[in-house]
Amino acid sequence: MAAQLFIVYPTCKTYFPHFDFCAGSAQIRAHGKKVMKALDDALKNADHLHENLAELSNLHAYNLRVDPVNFKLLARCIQVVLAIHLRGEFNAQAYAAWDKFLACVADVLAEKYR
Ligand code: HNI
Repeated sequence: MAAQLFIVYPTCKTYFPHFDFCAGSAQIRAHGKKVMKALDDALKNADHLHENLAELSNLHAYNLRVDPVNFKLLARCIQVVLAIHLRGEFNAQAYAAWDKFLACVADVLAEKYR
């Protein structure tokens, strides 16, 4: 899904000048794993998203300075990849649930910018 982000929205590559962007890049796969693990941890404790994502929120706002619009772009790519892999299982309810969850994550990751 990280690879999808860089293909569909190549400007996102600017945040990763040190990454190898060749097809099947081990670096991108490893990074995608990190992001999905963070989402999995956040989901397991969804009532405490702010506490859970506080460190990542600081990192993205103060250190990495990622424009928050990119969180929405990544969310879109995650949904596409889920739909490709889960096919019929990724039904309207699953889509709505993921959409809501990823919007909440994006809000929390962007809250330090205010
Ligand atoms: Ni993000 C690092 C989680 C969206 C740019 N990011 C991380 C790490 C996690 C993570 C976890 C690893 C932190 C560590 O090693 O301590 N990122 C997330 C999550 C989302 C997200 C959960 C949204 C769902 N990140 C984005 C977006 C961008 C982004 C949209 C830019 C387009 N992230 C980065 C960059 C790094 C990063 C840059 C540092 C990468 C590195 O290894 O140098």
